[in-house]
Amino acid sequence: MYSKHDLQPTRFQTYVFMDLEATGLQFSQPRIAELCLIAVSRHALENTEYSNSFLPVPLFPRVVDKLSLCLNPQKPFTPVASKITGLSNDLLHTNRRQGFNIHVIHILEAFLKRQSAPVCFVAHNGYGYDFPLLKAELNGIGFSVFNDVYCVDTLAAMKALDKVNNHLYQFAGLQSNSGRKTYSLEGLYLKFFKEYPPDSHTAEGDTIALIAVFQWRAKDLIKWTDLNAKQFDEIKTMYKEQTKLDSPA
Ligand code: DCM
Ligand code: MG
Ligand code: MG
Repeated sequence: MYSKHDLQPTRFQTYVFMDLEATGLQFSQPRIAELCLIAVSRHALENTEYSNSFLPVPLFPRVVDKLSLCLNPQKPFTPVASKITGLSNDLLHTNRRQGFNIHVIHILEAFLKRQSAPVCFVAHNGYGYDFPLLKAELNGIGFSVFNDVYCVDTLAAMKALDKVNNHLYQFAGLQSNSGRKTYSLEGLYLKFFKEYPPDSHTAEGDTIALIAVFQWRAKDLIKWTDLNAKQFDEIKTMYKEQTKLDSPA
C-alpha cells in the first residue's frame, strides 16, 4: 500500500540517495556494474547551507554516510552504456571486482541498519530504472526485501510538483531539442546551477548531483516524499530472470 493512502504522512528521518550504473537500458535486462548510496539526515536537508558566491549553491552536507561499489556485471555492456559510464567488462574483470553477491546484501543491510528510521531511498527515475533493477538483482540471489524501507522517484516528484504549481515550478521546464519538457538529472542541474554536473554517469557523481538538485527544493521535495513515498517491497522487479541468451558471459 502506498503511504499516500495513509492518513498520516511518513516523517522520514534519513534519505538514502542512490544511483546505479549498469550494462544497459531496461529492455536489455541490465546488470548492475556500480552502485552508490549516500545517506543524509532530514535535519541536514531541512537546514541546507548555501555558499556566499554570486549564485549561491547548496553546500554538500558535512555529515553523510557514503557507500560506493564497483561490481562485475557478468554480462556484456552495450556500447553506449560502456561509453557513458567509462566502465567495461575488461576493466571490471582486470580489477577483479566480484559480482552482485551475498556480500553486497550484507553491506546494504548493515548500511541501512545504521540509519535512523524511517528510511527512504531517493533516485532520479528510480521507479523506472534503479529500484526495479535493484529488485531484480536482489531476487537473483533469492532475497527480495529490505524491511520497512521506502522509496521515492525525484523525476516523478518534480513532474508532479510542476503540474500542480505550474507558475511556481517552471524550474523543471527545461526544453529538450524536441521541444518537450525534460526532467533529466543533467537538465535540472544545468537549470539550477548553470553548469553541467561533474562526473555524470558515475554512480557517485550522479548521486551527488541528485543531492544538490534535491537541496535546491528540499522543503517541497521532503513534503512530497512524506506523502507519496512507496514501500520498497511493492516495487516490481525489472525482470524475472536472465534469459538464456543473456546468461553470464
Ligand atoms: N544507460 C544507457 N544508455 C543511456 C543512458 C543510460 O544504457 N543513454 C544505462 C547505463 C547507465 C544506466 O543506464 O549505467 C544508468 O544511467 P545514469 O548514468 O543516467 O544513472
Ligand atoms: Mg541514474
Ligand atoms: Mg548514473
